[in-house]
Amino acid sequence: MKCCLLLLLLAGRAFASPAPSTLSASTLIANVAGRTTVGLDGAWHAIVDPFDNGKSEFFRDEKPRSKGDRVEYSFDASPVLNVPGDWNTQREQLMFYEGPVWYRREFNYHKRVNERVFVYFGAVNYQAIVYLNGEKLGEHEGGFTAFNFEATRVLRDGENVLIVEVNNVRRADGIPALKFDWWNYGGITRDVMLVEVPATFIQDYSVQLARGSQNEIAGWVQLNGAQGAQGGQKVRLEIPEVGVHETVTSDAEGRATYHFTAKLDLWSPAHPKLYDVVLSGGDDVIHDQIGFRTIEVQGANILLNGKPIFLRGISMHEEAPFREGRAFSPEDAQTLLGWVKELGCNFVRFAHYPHNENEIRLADRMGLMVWSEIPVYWDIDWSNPATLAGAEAQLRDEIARDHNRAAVILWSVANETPVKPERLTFLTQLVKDARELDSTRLITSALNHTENTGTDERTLSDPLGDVLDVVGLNEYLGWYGGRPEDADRMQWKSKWTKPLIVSEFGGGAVFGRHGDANEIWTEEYQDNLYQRQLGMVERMPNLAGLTPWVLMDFRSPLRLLPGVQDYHNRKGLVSNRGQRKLAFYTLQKFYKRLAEAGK
Ligand code: GCB
Repeated sequence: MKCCLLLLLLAGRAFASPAPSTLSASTLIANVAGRTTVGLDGAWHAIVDPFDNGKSEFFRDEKPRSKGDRVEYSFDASPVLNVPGDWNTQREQLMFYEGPVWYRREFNYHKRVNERVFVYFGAVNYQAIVYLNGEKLGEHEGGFTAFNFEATRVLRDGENVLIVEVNNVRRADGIPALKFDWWNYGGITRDVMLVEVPATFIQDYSVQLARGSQNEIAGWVQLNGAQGAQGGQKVRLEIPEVGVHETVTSDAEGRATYHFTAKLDLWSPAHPKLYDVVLSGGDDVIHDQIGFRTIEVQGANILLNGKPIFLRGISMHEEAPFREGRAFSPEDAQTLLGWVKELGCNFVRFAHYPHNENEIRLADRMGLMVWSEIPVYWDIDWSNPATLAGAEAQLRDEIARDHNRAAVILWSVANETPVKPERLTFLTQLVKDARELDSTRLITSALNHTENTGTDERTLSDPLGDVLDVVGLNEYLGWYGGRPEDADRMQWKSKWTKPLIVSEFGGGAVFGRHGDANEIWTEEYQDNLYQRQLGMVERMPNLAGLTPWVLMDFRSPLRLLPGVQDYHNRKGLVSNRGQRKLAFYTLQKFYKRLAEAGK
């Protein structure tokens, strides 16, 4: 009996307290758009290497030295792939390819004294191993977070060769793991550049309102430089428009903290005011455009700048409009967020991974509040410490890139994860990390575990809700079970008095396919489903917003039905050619009514 009790206690302990955090500081250089950079985008020679044959040699980029010399690969003779860009949509044979591809880019560089240079990647899916001039600079995992490696020592004055082994093979211990409902686009999918900085430079900074305050700016500046050189440095923070000129001094770790008051015009969807913020220290000067707003929870309300706000949103993937593939450009962002605005949204859910910086910065300028997420999606290897460390790193680097964007109000730690103890331990740790990394934003997750608590009554009770600020609910009544009409009777309950966002509902429709409301895959079916869902969500307790699924049709390997899906998830309100389906107008009308009612 005693022994059983002990075992029980031990088993309980294994899941009760979160695993120790493995979080180290991010090395990401913030705001590369505001720095001196040399672009490395364009055509890169690429070797498709399905058996990973090049592991021990391709990084050397050898060439035959004599007529008889045998070298069984050649970057020079291999065709090019565009960077940024996924490989799947650049070459027909690569549409379904999952495996290693070696990329090479040669460039000329003129070195300067007292200058440090970093190679910066906006994103590479999934694993990247980076070599410069035959030397390994580092490796990175995670398909949607930015990363950089210092190249100063290895960089040559003159010709340089940058080689990246990219591997998008899905892994049971990866994030996401083996199964997910979007295309596993491989490649160097976002911009690549050299970032030039002085010997001691401003790596990152937080310039945000202190939690709960509308006129106190509290934050820090992190210097990066030789040991000793970064301590005792004067750092200036200026917001000229409101007369802020603050000087602070860095500590031995290169960190300078500050706290001051300023009279600010606050950022909001109606008035997305951004200030020019100038940071300078040593030889480094950096400009950023930053908005100031508060975001809090009071009971079941979300308060923006102290006032309740209803989040009229939509979910979207980072999928390119009009052409297939991963979106990356400012033009892509303009088109996608243009549709979001046209719907009447003040909010957008960037599913299911951190989107590119163009999009976030455009949301800042357009006045769209953002839900940002890491790809902890469905089932992953919850008990694996390396998987937890990987998820923590993705969360840390997502926050490192975007923590000065007023648009971002919510960090989501996961989407639709199965309820089990090891998952609760894992996600509780991520929630704790997110709070530690950023005390000014709200933490959420899209949940889908509900209980039938009566006839036509469902209760949201996922235990993860205990530690969240805002609970997300994905529900597909009328699509994955039941009929759209069931929504008319359904009553929802929540275990908590916390803001609830219906983070997904929807159904598939092929643009241009018409029939009656009972005929699946027609625009009428989808529209009927939206009308009934919108009636239902309005009756939900604690409702603070919604982000139906999804803005635009997108490629997915799970969606096989010929003539209908053809490898596309068709739940878009807009087709991937930009055609609006009937439900687009229904949601638009609904949001117009809410906006007119002051919501
Ligand atoms: C979900 C997922 C989303 C899928 C969607 C669907 O619950 O969160 O990634 O694409 O359902 O269409 O089934």
